[in-house]
Amino acid sequence: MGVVNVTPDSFSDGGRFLDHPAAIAHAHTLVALGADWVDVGGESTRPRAEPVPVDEELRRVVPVVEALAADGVAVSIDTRKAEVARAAVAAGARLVNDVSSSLADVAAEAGAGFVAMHMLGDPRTMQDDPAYDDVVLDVRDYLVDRADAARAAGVADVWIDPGIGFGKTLDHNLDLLANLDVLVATGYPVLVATSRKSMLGTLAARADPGGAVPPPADRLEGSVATAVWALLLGAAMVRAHDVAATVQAFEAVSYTRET
Ligand code: PMM
Repeated sequence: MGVVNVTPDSFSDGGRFLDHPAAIAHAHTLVALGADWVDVGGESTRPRAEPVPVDEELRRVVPVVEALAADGVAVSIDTRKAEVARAAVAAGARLVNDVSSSLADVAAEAGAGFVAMHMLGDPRTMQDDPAYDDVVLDVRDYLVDRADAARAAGVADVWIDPGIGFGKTLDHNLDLLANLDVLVATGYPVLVATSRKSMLGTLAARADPGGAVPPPADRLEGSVATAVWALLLGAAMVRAHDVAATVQAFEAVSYTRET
């Protein structure tokens, strides 16, 4: 799943695809490079991001979704707002990627798929001292509850996502990645998004002689390594900014023994 953020302030690519033709062209490039889905978002969910008014979010994403869907691209809409999800599906989006896990009814009504993602609190407060009894089991139980509810509401295509970086310390994120098989064992297809995230900056700094934290666009190695890790542990899809490198890395580990 390639990322197209039509926002001025997303942590890794904010401002680059705010105008519609640039966003549409970027999405086509991601598809040409091997993305099966393009995830279009109009509101940054980075820590402490300010909410975007609904009209502005609609203005940012709907024309992009419409153009891509008309070209046959499988579009997912990354939103927490029912109005935006409805409008995007009407414009051709097939998957509602909702970091708040609250839009299952909207997805069901509109006939779209649904991604249930785990987040503790909301983006403004989620990194203020997050705590769990057992992060892996707490996240799994939450996701199964949300995914079961989405199925019961009538969504056929339901995904779960641990929400790397959404109300999690570095250790929480690492624990979730190390135990992704626990999520895979639920039977729901698992989506994982580590691409360019802050945990990768922290880990890269440990490996840097001067302890420098690379900016988001320079976190390719960690992004690709964790994407491959997720794939090998059974994730069904990864959400990535650097589609070419991610697809190449997948190809490199795609060999399966003929028996
Ligand atoms: N992360 C971001 C945005 N949307 N959606 C899902 N399903 N999972 C995620 O982890 C996720 C997401 C934040 O990253 P961005 O600012 O680069 O889009």
